[in-house]
Amino acid sequence: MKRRNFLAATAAATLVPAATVAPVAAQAKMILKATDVHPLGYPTVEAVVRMGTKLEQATGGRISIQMFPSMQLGGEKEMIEQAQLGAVQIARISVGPMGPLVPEMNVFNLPFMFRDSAHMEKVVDGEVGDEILKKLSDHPTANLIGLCWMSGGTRHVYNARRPITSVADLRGLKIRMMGNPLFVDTMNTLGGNGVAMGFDQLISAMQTGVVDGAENNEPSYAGGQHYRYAKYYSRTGHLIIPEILVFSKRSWNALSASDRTLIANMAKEAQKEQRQLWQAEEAEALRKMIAAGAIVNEVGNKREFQDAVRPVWDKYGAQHQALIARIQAIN
Ligand code: BDP
Repeated sequence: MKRRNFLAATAAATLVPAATVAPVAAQAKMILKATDVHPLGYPTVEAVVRMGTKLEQATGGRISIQMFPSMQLGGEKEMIEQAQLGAVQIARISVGPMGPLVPEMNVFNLPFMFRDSAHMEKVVDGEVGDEILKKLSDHPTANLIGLCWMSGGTRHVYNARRPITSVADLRGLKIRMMGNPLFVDTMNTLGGNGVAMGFDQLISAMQTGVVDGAENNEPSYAGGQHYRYAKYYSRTGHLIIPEILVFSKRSWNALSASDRTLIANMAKEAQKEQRQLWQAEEAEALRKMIAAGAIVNEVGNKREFQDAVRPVWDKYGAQHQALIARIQAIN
């Protein structure tokens, strides 16, 4: 069976009551499959695992979450497709690859959009965050429900060749970017060569020299031991991208109204929990990667990087001026 057909077949089976003799459908057991590129223990994964425990407690074991971590189901592109089909119910993904699907989300993907993580968190916690989650849920073809936001820190460039202190240092470096033309354009505008590929392909691409490096937050770099292939970690801080917990719309439509409310509320709690876990992990990851040999440097002049990416703002931001102004006005 082709992978896609297999996924469709398992999708249909997932929400079927486990107990065939259950007298009422409301008592049927439901196992929600969840997936994440990160390993067990990573803040996003841990928050969803805890959400599963709480769901079990709240429903006397009727609803639970089965976690497939560590890219077991592929990179984010595959995870999104599987959630769209209903082969998994919950996927924790970056907003990065969502931009081509829901245009408003690309505003969060603009380089230097947020002043810092606190600004990003304030934006997603408020009206703008709610509106964008709703845009996703209401989207006619995205087939996903936006449950809540998670924090993904600040992304910096890392590579095997040299520390990046100014824009000129990026010249000619092949840097892996997430699958979204906006990111490839960002790297190219800075003078590097942006190469789009899944997170699941990155280590082998660094090992074989297909890319010289990539860009990510400290926990992803340290957790994936990327310092083994690209030891220069330069704090460009070019992206602060929120992450998002999505639910398969196909599976969502099969839930009772009360189960939907329960899951939505638990997801909001997971958002808070993840943020606390994130703050501790970010500091710990920086310590670990330095101990493992990463060479961390600050860039000389952030402004130079910000000025260099203006063409990306012109190309991708022009149609979202009002939204951008609202985000910038949030203090
Ligand atoms: C990590 C995000 C993850 C992305 C990954 C990437 O948590 O969702 O898949 O970056 O670069 O920071 O693809």
